Amino acid sequence: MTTTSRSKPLTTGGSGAGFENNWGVGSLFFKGFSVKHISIHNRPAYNSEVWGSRERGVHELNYDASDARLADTIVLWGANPYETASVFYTEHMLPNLQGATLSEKQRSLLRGEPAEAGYLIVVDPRRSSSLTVAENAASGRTLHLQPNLGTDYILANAIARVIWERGYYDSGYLQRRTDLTKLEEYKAKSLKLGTPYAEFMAQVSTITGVSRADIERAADWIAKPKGPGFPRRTLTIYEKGIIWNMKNYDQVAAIVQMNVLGQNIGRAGTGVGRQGGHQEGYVRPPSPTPGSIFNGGPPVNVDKFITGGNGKLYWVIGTNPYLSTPNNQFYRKRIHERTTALSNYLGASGEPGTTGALVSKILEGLEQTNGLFLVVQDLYLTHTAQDAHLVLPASAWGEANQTSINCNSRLLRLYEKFMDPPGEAKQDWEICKLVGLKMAELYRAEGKEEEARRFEFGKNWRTDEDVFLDGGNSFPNNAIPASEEATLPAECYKGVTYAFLRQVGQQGIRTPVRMENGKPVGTLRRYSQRFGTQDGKFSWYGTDDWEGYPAEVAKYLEGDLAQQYPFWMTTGRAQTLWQTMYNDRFLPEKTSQVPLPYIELHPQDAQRIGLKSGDLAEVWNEEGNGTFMVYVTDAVKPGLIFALQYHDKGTSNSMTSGYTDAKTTIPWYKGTRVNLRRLAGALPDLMMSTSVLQQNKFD
Ligand SMILES: Nc1nc2c(c(=O)[nH]1)N[C@H]1C(S)=C(S)[C@@H](COP(=O)(O)OP(=O)(O)OC[C@H]3O[C@@H](n4cnc5c(=O)[nH]c(N)nc54)[C@H](O)[C@@H]3O)O[C@H]1N2
Ligand SMILES: Nc1nc2c(c(=O)[nH]1)N[C@H]1C(S)=C(S)[C@@H](COP(=O)(O)OP(=O)(O)OC[C@H]3O[C@@H](n4cnc5c(=O)[nH]c(N)nc54)[C@H](O)[C@@H]3O)O[C@H]1N2
Ligand SMILES: [Mo]
Repeated sequence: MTTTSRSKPLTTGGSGAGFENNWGVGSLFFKGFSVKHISIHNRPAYNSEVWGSRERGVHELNYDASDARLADTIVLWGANPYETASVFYTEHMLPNLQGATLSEKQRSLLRGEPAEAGYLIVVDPRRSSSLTVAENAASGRTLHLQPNLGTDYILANAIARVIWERGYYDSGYLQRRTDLTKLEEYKAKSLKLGTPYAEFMAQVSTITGVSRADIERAADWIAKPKGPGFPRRTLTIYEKGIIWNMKNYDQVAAIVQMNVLGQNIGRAGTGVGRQGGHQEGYVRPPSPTPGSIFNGGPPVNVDKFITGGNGKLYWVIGTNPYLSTPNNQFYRKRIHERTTALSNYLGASGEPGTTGALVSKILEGLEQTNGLFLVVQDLYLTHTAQDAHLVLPASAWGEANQTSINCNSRLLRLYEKFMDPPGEAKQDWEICKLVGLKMAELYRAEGKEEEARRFEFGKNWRTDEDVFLDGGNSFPNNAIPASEEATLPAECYKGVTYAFLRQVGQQGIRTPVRMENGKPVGTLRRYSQRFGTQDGKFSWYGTDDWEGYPAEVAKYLEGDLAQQYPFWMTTGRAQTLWQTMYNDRFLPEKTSQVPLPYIELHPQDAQRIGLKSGDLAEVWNEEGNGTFMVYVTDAVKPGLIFALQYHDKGTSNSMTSGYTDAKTTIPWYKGTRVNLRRLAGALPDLMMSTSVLQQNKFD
């Protein structure tokens, strides 16, 4: 029996895998298999998206949605909530920008504290809809910074430098709440206090493309006190424009540190955290995988491991990496080759008649060839599943009870079952339980009692709630005072039951949950009194200097390739489409609105190449190629295209590189170089005469 599996299981899942399924999947892979070669659904390794924040003592979900109503300034840094967290934007941010939350501010803030309609800073290479909507609603109170791709951390450090130079910080706060020894490193490496201000700002403007005046204005809006005793209240929301950036660790750290320097965390109307735009439900047994480079890592890049010919069993759960993982064309081709090698071996002679004989034959095939056995566990037959040897039908939310938290308030709620799953589909926890029990049986037959017991994690799970409670018990003691909330994992829900969640309904309860006199109590916002470090003090970090681009992208900026690939490409989402379109592709109102993956192209570039809106273009570079519909718009700058991340009919990831941050193994989905050319014909006749699916063709 082999227990070496390589897998890519769901975690948050775009569709929102809850606590139950994460605990089920985590139990199989960590308690049972104890696997190191594992990655999270949206990236090639098992890591945090935000170690740069967590290792400072700040979990990324620390604010409350109401803080967006109370903030003096909201900063959207690589986050586009109008499209990707629409309710958060329209119900909480927009009213603030329009001045509609003034009375709420007056009620909630300090006595005598000045309050006015909110300001908005958008840091995005694009004029995103979150910016343009606000430009109309809050005329004169918006600021747009458009950094060159990959340079955001330099920009965040520069804003922090202005905060320092202008004395917008509180020394008492820094002393009480932060580690002053490490602050020296931050001052030297990130703020570069050794370089004269004017010289520093000139360097920063050259690197980032953002003017000194705009950087200084941003610093005023972020941290200039409103009056004596009234520090400004700024809420900084970041998401995939920062997380999927070059140098993930330093990017995230720089933004968090900029906020903490201005004391913009742990108070009403402040915070620095992920935007999300989906539900999360992380509860898992301890994993055998390492942390960032500062904690035994970085973790293995599983995509590279598998495409490099390693591993024998690849188990994909609740993700469709044939669209969503970086350097995709290469990845698909290698996996297709390896799964086909095994299929060909199995097909060379007649199918064995029994499961035992089939398993022997598969093991033989894996020995004799460079084959890969692919398991896909999903609701649908995805692009990835087309190469699978075994498909495990999973059931969805609504087909069982599920719990999860939202990202903007850590609001834990119960989503109750309203229909049965189709056919023999089961919840992921149940599939994992059954696999575990079978493994236990096989080990026991070989007399391996200890191994058998490891796989019996689910033997007492009968209902969704059994799994929820089992996961909940893994959290540490939470009968602690509010002042110690920072010591709890963000998701801690120990003591919460389905009955309690039914009682609180849509109001939910905010994690981390503490127990007070036997009753669960939520946490409105985090880090008011201490940070999540051993000594409770914020742990500063000195970011790297600007070192230019990594080899995978730098090659496009030199010599012949610089001429051949004249465009920067970034990627992201559209409001209309949900993730890989696993549901949307069945909805005509979606597929007719966005029939193909698309790019946004500046009018000057469009004119030069002879493209207009609705045309089709091929976008390519040395990594791969794809067919995209063209939208001509000044949302992008000349020389930059924005590509929809992916679509049922293709993926921008065919062009993204295999680069990952050396500190975290997080990919750079949002930056590479490409070229494009017009494809003859417009959409209707092209669809009749040409396959526009070349990205997904494997034969
Ligand atoms: N409608 C809809 N909503 C969703 C989803 C969906 O598929 N559809 N997906 C959900 C999921 S799983 C997630 S993770 C979130 C993601 O939510 P977001 O992070 O808001 O979504 P993106 O569009 O990927 O990226 C945000 C912005 O980053 C900008 N950006 C690109 N490169 C850079 C850069 O170098 N620097 C900066 N500062 N910005 C950059 C893009 O122009 C884009 O406007 O959305 C969630 N919500
Ligand atoms: N270029 C580029 N690429 C990106 C990004 C980007 O910004 N730019 N963003 C990245 C991000 S943030 C994300 S989240 C990923 C998303 O990438 P994926 O995770 O691959 O996309 P999803 O559509 O969320 O995949 C969910 C899959 O799980 C299935 N599913 C839904 N519910 C369940 C369930 O309960 N159980 C099981 N077993 N299956 C279920 C769905 O049918 C679907 O096939 O893409 C990443 N890739
Ligand atoms: Mo995501």
